[in-house]
Amino acid sequence: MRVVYSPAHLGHEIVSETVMGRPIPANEVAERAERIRSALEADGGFALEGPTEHGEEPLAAVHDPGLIRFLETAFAQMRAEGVDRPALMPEGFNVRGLTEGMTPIGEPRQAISGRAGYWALDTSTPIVAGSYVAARAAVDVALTTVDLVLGGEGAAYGLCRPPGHHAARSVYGGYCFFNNAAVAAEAIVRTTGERVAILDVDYHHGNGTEQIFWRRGDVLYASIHADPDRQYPYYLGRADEVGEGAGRGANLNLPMPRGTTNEQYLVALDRALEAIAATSGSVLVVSLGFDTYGHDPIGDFALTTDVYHEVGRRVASLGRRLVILQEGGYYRPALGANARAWLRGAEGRPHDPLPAAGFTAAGTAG
Ligand code: Q9C
Ligand code: ZN
Repeated sequence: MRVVYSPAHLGHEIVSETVMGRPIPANEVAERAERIRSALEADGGFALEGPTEHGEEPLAAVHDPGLIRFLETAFAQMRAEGVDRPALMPEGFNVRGLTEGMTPIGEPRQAISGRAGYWALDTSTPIVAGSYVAARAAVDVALTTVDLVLGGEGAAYGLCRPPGHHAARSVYGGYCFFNNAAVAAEAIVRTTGERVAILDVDYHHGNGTEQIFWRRGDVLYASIHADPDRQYPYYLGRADEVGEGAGRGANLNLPMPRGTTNEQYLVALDRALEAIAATSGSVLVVSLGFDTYGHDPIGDFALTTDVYHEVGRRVASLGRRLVILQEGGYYRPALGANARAWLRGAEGRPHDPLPAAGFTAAGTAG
């Protein structure tokens, strides 16, 4: 399988994030993508290539130009204001109640902490010097993956970092700046004129993707994720969110309980695949996350490496061409094995798990 990867993600070097006001070591770190890259290189069945530049137009088809300009200039503006922090985080937020009953406000003109809170969703998503270039490269990775598939590949994988599915049209957050999968889906719709489905198997609900296509009947969004009553992104992801207007019925949320097992997961997967099979279109975009893994530090599902091979296999059995884009997954030691298993499953190759690092399979020598 062809794999698109850009080293530009290394410039998005994050040390800490904030949880309930307290700094913790960052989860969304460069090592994640490097682990996946090494595992795919070691497998021998994946061919890595760099992205091509696609410019701003396909990005602006999905995101508010104001958000793009903010992200482009934010870190430099923080420095220009003489703020000497390693990363920009918002202070106040443009929350719903602030202007309740009033005409919505615009972006503040100056203080960078206020501008950040105008566009941000949370305090989990620091902006550093290389974040914008990395986020643009992740979009180019996604669009290059689309090019490969529209050019005839049956499936291709974009190793996007930073991830994208929490980014809405005018909002960044949840470790995401630009919605790579949404930009990819929109590009596919515009190029092919077909309907497109997005299957989101990250542990978290892709609130950004849902928002972007909420009123669209030509893009189906189906997501299996932790119930937002107990998990980020908290405010969206419920089963009764079905879309509105032309998009009514083109949004499927399958919230899952704590401790979700392989078996429960596969039942939900089959429901999502059934909904996708009921719509027309020849290309499926997959928002692929491994934070569903049993050991994930911010997840609470119980999935194993073996089931990722089966999930990949079932997704491919739809018979659609696959644009597979990386989202989350934070248990770094297993990321490589999990991505390799999923992608091998999607390609119809056998599971062939490697022995876990530091252990030797019982009954084998050495
Ligand atoms: N206790 C993705 O997986 N909140 N984003 C973290 C940790 C943000 C996850 C709180 C989680 C965002 C792409
Ligand atoms: Zn996630």
